[in-house]
Amino acid sequence: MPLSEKVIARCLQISLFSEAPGEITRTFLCDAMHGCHRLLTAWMEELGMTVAVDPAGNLRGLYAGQGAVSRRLLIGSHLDTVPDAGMYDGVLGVVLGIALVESLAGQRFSYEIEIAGFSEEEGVRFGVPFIGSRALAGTLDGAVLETTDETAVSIRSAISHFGLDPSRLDKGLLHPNTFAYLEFHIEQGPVLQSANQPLGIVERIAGQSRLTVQFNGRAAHAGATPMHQRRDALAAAAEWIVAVERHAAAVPGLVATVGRIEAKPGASNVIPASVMATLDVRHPFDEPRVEAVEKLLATAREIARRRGLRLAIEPKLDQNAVAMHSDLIHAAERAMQQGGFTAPRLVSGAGHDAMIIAAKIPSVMIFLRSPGGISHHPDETVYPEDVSAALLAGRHFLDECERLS
Ligand code: HGY
Ligand code: MN
Ligand code: MN
Repeated sequence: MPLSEKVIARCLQISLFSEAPGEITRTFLCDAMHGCHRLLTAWMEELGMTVAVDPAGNLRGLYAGQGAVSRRLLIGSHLDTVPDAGMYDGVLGVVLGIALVESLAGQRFSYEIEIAGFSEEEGVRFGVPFIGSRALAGTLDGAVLETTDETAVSIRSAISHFGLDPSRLDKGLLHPNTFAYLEFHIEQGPVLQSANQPLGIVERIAGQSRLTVQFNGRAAHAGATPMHQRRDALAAAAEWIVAVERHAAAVPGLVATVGRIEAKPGASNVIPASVMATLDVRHPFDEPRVEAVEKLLATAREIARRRGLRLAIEPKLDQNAVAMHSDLIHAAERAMQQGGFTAPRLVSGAGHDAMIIAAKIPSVMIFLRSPGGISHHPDETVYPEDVSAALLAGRHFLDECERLS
């Protein structure tokens, strides 16, 4: 079986580890992650790699260099998913890294190669993204460990429940010899597909702000309460959601999404007392994003005031846009050209662990085309020939790293 098809088959095998039958849902340190770790560990140990799970739940495999080496290349991505996900977002970057090592057939470099499967990038279970890569980068604020999920389990307890020790997070830091980070990932959008390109190089990753906005009104009888006497939290949220969409559509490069709402008490004959709405705002540059968040929150306040409601706003994430490292962009460009591919550059609208790791070491991402631009959806897929292209470009990138100082 060609290695590219083996990569695709392995992503399918990993997709079976899910916390929800019939779909792919694998959140931070859920029980299904154990099986995912076991399979990836077996594949890496077959290649003579040493493998361990670090205190933040990141899977870490090491492929030795030629003799005693003083440099390390990190290749990785995340193993958690959004609910009802596709089978490539995150996992492909880890499985491709392992396949790249396999393609070496024992060849060694003057540096060692670490493959990382991050435990939490999406931020689904706790509303806090990048837990794994921030723990590895040493930028995870300890207070975050007390954040709880819908079942009142804290991140700290989830780590312990998984069989890990949250007091040892500092033992899983990035190895000081690590000189560069490469992340393979599906583009998750339409750019490469429209350009009919198999691969692309990410030059910057859009910044993102995530918040929750709570509209607090008053429950009342749906039949007996005149329209002008209502404090309807869901009608207020609906007015705001349309305003969010309208504002984002009017600002070039801006995207804003209300991905989830929870209306309480949730009965058809009760005027909604409160609505929690999530807000996700992104832009390739920070100023327009920050301005948009301020504008959208001012609109929420105006709607709440006019309707006699109270507002509660909870910031969840403020991640600035991150530029990838120019030396690695050029190395990836040369690698793709040596593989016979053009090397279009693009901005990533999606967030990635690379934006966290880039704060510590030079980082770059290589995108694979997303057929139909589909992602965060079960129909997410890749073309086998694009996986072959990524493996070939990856091999040349490893050679380029021999020449990087
Ligand atoms: O939301 C994102 O950008 C990524 O899929 N975590
Ligand atoms: Mn994702
Ligand atoms: Mn991802």
